[in-house]
Amino acid sequence: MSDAKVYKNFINGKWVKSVSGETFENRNPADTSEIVGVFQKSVADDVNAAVAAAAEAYKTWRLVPAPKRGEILYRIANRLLVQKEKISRDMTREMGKIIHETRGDTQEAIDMTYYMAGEGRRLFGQTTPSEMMNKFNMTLRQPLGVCGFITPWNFPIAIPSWKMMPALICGNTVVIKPATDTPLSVIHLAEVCEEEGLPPGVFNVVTGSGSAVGSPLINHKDVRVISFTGSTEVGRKVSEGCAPSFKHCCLEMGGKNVQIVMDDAKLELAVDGAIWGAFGTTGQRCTATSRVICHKDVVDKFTSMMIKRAENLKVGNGLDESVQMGPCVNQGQLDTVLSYIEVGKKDGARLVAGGKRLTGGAYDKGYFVQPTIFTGVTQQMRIWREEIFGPVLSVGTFDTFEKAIEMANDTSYGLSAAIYTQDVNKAYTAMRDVYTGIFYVNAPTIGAETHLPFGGTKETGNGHREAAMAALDVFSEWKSVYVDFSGALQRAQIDNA
Ligand code: UN1
Repeated sequence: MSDAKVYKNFINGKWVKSVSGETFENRNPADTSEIVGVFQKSVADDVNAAVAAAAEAYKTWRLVPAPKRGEILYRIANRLLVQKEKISRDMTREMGKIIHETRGDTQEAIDMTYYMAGEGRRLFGQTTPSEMMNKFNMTLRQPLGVCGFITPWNFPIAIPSWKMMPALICGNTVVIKPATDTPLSVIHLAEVCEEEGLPPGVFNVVTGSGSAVGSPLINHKDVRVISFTGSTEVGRKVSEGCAPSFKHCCLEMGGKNVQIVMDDAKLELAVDGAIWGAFGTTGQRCTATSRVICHKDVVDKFTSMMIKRAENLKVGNGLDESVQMGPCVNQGQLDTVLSYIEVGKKDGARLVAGGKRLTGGAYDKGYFVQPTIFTGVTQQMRIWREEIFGPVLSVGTFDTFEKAIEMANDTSYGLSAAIYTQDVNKAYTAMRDVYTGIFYVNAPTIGAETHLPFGGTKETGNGHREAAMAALDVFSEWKSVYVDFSGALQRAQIDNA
């Protein structure tokens, strides 16, 4: 038995144990001898209790004026700001990314919370003329009820807040199942909500596995919205689970994001972008740069600059401020990365940097792998086509701009893409023709801001967007309202024709 802290579920404003009586422990991926915490191994009955609490809380929360809901969100954002360092340090311990980036993750939650607090004074609908005299037409956003969230480990507090804050401002209530690798960040979020007086039942946390907690949440008849971020494979199952009861279903899934480097690109800048895009967060962002396509005239120079930079990245425990890349999140992710490196070699790509698990000293205690670059990657290779979710960059080449666009679009995903060029015509053409949800000019594929829509095309998403005002469309439904003040029956134009 360890003496690590035991965390409970948060249901109806109370911290409670799972009815299963069982727990699971989480270890620090940079030092697996450290237990970060012990969490509830929840089951369907815990989900049922949380959904019942959320359904009950919905009856009153939906009637709280949206500006008042916004005031609570505003206080939550303030408190997150005060707690930022503590939350970020715990996040580095639970999932490994460097402290600089976990501060960014927490900041993203803060930004989203302030932003949605402000939405409480907007939530705009439309007023529009009627076909008739003495009749008034308008649209209102109405909430749906209980929302179920299944969130990933790579942005342990940012992504939950992307889902939670727009849901709450619209008047919904929430049950969240955080990733099993990162429940602590969401528990910190719940602590902040509790401290700032979010009414009991409005936000509930149930920890545990996808099958034991996620599935009952998806299948629950009283849940009206499911928002999921994770792999395309699981997203497909989530979508199928939502279909029979016609739940709103918002999916953010895989990516195989591309950076195009033209022959006129500022190479230093393109290298900066690719290093940050590919190896930031150990390559474990949905938006990570996993493909670079480089004009054949500059590929040798670009590659040699990339190799030097990748080999000099300091890999280690993310709590050390000087470390630039942390470990993979768990053994499974490390195994996936190492197996894709073997696949790349076997398929004939040239391994030019990294390629090995890091061992010796403190490395032996964690899931560390070298920043890895393959060149000569062709469109048939698996490392070109499949999402790896680790620090492995595939570099391919092209000779014409048209070919670059064709290669950029040659993927089943469509989250983020970037072009580095000084040619404004090419930049705009690529912006139009690369079919993704996010596009950057002279900036890396990562770094989305909270007040712009976030999401992707093809197998990355199912047409919804998170963040920005677009998120409100997931968490509200339009009601069209007609007010006739003529005192007589007026028929609509079609009934008078
Ligand atoms: C993700 O990888 O799932 O754009 C989210 C970015 C971050 C969010 C990434 N703001 O890289």
